Amino acid sequence: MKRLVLASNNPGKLREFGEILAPFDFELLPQSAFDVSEAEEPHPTFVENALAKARHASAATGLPALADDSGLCVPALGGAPGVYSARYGGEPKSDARNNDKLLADLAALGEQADRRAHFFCVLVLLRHAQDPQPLIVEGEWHGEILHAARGAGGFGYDSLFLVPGLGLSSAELPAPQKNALSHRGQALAHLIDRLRSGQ
Ligand code: ITT
Repeated sequence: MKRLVLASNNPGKLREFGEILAPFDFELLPQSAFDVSEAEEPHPTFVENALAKARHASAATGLPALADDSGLCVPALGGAPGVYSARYGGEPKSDARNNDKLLADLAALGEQADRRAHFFCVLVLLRHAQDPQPLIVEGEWHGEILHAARGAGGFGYDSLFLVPGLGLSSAELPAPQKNALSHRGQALAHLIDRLRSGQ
């Protein structure tokens, strides 16, 4: 279980996995190292898409696989962008277009719009492609959507996500601070606990 393929092509996610898991004894291999094709993500739930990505990478490589399906959910937008977060602004994927669309959609709701939002992350670890007992953990991070982008760190929607209590966007946080608070950091902490307790 020490050698793991990371079933993601998102450079922001890959960097954060590397940072958070650095102290632990894993050999993390990005799926690009094996030329794994992009998995279909046709499902309406994060967990189903994460399972699909992990199974696809494990089947292609013969290794245990860890997948992350994540996104930003804005209740005032009916939960959007949700599972469509990566492609909210259309094809091909573009963080800049996604952020523009998010700001436009909230602006269309008027000045009194409820700008609360949360990031959600589900991680799925499959020991092998047919593993009937995947390890599944989650993390959630609550904040608000700013009116304009701030900060240059992170990726995705980070420059629009105001972190409560800190007065900073998640793109303004030093990487270790984002990783300590974030949906992905929380999910990975649960994963480490589960692996340590042998569950
Ligand atoms: P892989 O499927 O290859 O992992 P992806 O980017 O397509 O990459 P998802 O389908 O899980 O992955 O989409 C996640 C999107 O949610 C991501 O592209 C960002 O737009 C957003 N997102 C997730 N975590 C984020 C974070 O920590 N900060 C900012 N945006 C995030």
